Amino acid sequence: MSDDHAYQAISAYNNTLIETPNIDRIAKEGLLFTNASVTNSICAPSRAVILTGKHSHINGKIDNLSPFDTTNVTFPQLFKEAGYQTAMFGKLHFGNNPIGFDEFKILPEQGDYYNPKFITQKGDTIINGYVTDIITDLTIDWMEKRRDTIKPFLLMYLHKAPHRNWLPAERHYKTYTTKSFPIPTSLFDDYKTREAASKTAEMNILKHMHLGYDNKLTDKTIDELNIDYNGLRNNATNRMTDTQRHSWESIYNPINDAFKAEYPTMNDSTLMVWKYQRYMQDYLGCIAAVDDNVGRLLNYLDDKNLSHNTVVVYTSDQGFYLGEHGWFDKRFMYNESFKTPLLIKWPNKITPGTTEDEMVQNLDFAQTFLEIAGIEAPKDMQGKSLVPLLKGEKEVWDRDAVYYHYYEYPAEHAVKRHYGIATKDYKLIHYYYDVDAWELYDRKKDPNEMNNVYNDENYAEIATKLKDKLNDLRNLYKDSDSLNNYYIQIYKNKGYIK
Ligand code: SGN
Ligand code: CA
Repeated sequence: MSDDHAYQAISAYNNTLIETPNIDRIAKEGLLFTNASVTNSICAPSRAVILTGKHSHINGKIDNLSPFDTTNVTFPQLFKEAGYQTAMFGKLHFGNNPIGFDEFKILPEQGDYYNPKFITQKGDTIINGYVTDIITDLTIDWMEKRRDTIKPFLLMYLHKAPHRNWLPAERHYKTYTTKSFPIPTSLFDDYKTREAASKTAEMNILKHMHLGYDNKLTDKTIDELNIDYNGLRNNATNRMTDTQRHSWESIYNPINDAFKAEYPTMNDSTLMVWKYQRYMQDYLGCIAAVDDNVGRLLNYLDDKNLSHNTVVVYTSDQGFYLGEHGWFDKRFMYNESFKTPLLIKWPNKITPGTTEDEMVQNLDFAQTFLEIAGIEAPKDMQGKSLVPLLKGEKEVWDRDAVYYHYYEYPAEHAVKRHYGIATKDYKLIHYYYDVDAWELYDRKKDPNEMNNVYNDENYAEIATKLKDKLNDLRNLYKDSDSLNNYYIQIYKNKGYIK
């Protein structure tokens, strides 16, 4: 699993941005889900949904801010009880240590790209090098040296990359900083048909992406564009050794010099395009290292003769905006952050090269993994095992809608609280807390979700039906307005809001 890896940046889904041959291999030898989504598009909540098989309002991890409630039952604990060896390496972001693992080495909170600190069962340690390579080294080291080869294993291999602020590995600086990428059709979206939430969100590349922190500018003369960030946040190089910094500067300084020369003549539109290109160069550069390392791990499984009876899953904690709607970041129920990559290989069970367009969610992972391993899933898990879809037994799959609920507001990026329902044809979203506003999208006619048709009378009947269906789902999953108020009250108690 990676962090913030948009499906648009995996060549099995879209080959206009980057080639990811190693990640693609999982789909080539297995199955590619084209309609996989998360129930709450943000890091720790998504991980909590994955581990518990329960929606955020039930497992309690609604946002990145509060620690995970470790009284929840998680699928790795059940694997361990069933005799599996369990290990976790990389990013967890729970505010506490994972339970149910024989071994873990995790990044504290978001973790760092260069020379990162790790929390281990023997205390904290700093490991020199590049985070994506290190997480793979730790993983292979456990597989090689401490795994009992007689027992089955469950391994969680969790990258930090390509999370903000997108620092690639040295070997990818040159290739990626010289590439330029197609401009998304909605880069200059004016959010005209949308409700307030899109207009007030703070994740626009032109307005909210920081030239210093995000685009790695170091020139003091344009510091007014980087208010707060240069001082408050780590800049790209401040964890690097001298050698690492020299190598970084040899590539990034000339880019910055060229930008400084051009900056006085730039307008909003040329600056937007420049920032978008620089964003893509660094973001995709990070993914290049994820792909290299996924290849290393797949090769390791091959070399050790483990591939034939190992299920391999690749996913992300959520999707991400790569300039669509002018944005970076995630959180919204719109496609690019609602959807998440999902590729699964299960030799002799999945027909290689299968594509599946049924609506599946991260909520389903726990029950899927438990069924694959022949372990009984607790009755109160809320997903559905994907095993029938994996085996091509589609007749038994009967889901026609999925539920979504995002909470972290007021907070960074200012995306308002909302919940909604998606069917293959439509998406209905309700923003609440400091607004009461609805949006409706016709997914077939308007796949880029540019036209909110909630107030179009031609859609009145559809909106009514979808509202009923949304209520059904909220009842099914035991979500309610009183739970919304309960979670708002927690923000009040903590002093996040008045
Ligand atoms: C950090 C980032 C945000 C990002 C959140 C959540 N800011 O706070 O841009 O939305 O993480 O990301 S930064 O200045 O610290 O880079 S998540 O993947 O952990 O949910
Ligand atoms: Ca994330």
